[in-house]
Amino acid sequence: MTAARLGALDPTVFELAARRVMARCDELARITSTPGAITRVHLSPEHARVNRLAAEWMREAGLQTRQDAAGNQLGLLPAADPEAPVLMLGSHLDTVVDAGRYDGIVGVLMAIEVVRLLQRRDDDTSGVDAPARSPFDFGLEVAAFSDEEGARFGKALLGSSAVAGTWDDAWWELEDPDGTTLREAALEFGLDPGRVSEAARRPSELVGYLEAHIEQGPELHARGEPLAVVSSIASARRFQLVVEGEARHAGGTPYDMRRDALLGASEAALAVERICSTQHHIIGTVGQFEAFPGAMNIVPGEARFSLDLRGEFDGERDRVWDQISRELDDIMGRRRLRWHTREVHNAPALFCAPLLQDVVGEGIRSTLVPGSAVDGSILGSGRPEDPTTLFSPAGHDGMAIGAITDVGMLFMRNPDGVSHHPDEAVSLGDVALGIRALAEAVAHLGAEHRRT
Ligand code: HGY
Ligand code: MN
Ligand code: MN
Repeated sequence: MTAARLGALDPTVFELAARRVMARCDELARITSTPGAITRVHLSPEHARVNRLAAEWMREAGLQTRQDAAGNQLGLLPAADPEAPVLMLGSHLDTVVDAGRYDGIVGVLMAIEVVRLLQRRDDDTSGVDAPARSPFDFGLEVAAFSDEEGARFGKALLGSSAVAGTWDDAWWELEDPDGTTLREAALEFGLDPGRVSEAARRPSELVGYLEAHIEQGPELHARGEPLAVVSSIASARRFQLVVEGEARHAGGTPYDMRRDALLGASEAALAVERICSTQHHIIGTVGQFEAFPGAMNIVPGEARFSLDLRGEFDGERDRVWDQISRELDDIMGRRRLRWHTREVHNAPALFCAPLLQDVVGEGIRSTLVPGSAVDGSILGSGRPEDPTTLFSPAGHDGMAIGAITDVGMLFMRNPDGVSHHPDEAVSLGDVALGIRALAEAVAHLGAEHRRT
C-alpha cells in the first residue's frame, strides 16, 4: 500500500478503524483489578487477560501472534522475505492506578488498525486465502508492551527494556507493595525468569519503532491542533526517599525538642516544586507520601516519599538532582533529621530519529487534505503546513527501545492534557486522523527504505 493509495481511500475507512479503536479502549477499560476504576499492573491476571484479547484482535487483523519471554504481546505481519527486518509499532497495555483508558492502550490498538490497512494479500489462484503480508521490504510488528508505567514494582519500562536487551537481573528482587518480588510474579504469570533474555531483539532485526500516544499535556488542545510530531522524550529518574526523626508524644513534646520527620519531608516536597518550577523542561513530582507510625497523637518519627524527576537533557536533570540533594541536606540538618534515598528508575532522554520525525510529519501533512474531515475535526482548515513538533515530558517505551533502533512518535490531542486520570480523553476524529497519519508515515518510510 503506497502513500498515494492510502490517500485515495475514503476517509470513512479511517473513521471505521477509529470507531473500532475507541470501542476496544472501552472493552479493555473493563479489565481492571479495581472495579469502578482502571488499574492494570504488570504480570497481574488483568495483564494476562488483555494480552489474550489483544492477541485475538491481532490475529483477526491477519497478524501472527506470540507473547515474548517478558510478557509483551506481539503481532507480526512478515515481509515477503521472512528474514527481512521489521518496523515495530505499538505502545503499552499496562496502566497506572485509577488510570484513564487511552494512555498506551490507544497506541497499541491504532497500530493494529494501521497494519490491517497496509497489509497485502498476494493474489492466490488456488482460491485459498493467501497469508497477509507487509507490502514493504520490511515486516510490520505490533508490540503491546507491558509495564511501561512501573506502577507495581517502581521500575518502569520493564517490558520494553527486555526487548531492548537492557534487562538487569537485579530487577528480579524488586518488590511490589505486597512484598511479592518481580521474580515470584513472573513465575506466577507463567514466565521463566531465566529466559527473559529471549525477549531481546538485535538492532539488525528492526528498521525502527513508531508509537502513537495521547500528548498527556495541554499543548495541542491549546493550539487547536489534533496531531504533533515528537522531537524527544524526557529523561527520568525515580527515587524513594526516607526521612528519619524521632517519634514522640504529640502533647508532651515541646517544639524545640521535636525531630518531626513529616515536616522535614514536607519542606523537601515544597523545595522540589520551588527548584523545578523555575527551570526549563525540568519537572519534579512528589507523588507518594507517608508518615510513620501514622498515629494522630504521635509526632512522626519517619516519613517516606517518592520523587519523579524528569528533564529534556540528562545532564540538566542530574544537576537539578544535585541541587535538590543539597537543599535536603540543609533542611534535614536544620531540623536535626537524617535522610537517605534509593533510586528505583533511571532512563536517559530519547531524541527521536530525524527520518522518523520526517515521516511522521509527512503523515500529519497527509491529514491536512481538505475534505478528510471526520466527526468535525475539519482538516485543511488553516492548520499550519508545518506540523507542530513537541517535547514529551511524559515517558514512553521508546526510551527503552531507543537503545536498539530509531524511534518516532506521533502525539494526539487530549483535552486539557488530562491523563493518568479517569477523565483522560481523546476524540474519535483525532484518533481517525492519527490512524491515517501513522499509516501514511509507515508508507513514507517504506518508500524511503526502498530508495536506500
Ligand atoms: O510516567 C510517565 O510519564 C508515563 O506515563 N509512563
Ligand atoms: Mn502513563
Ligand atoms: Mn503511556
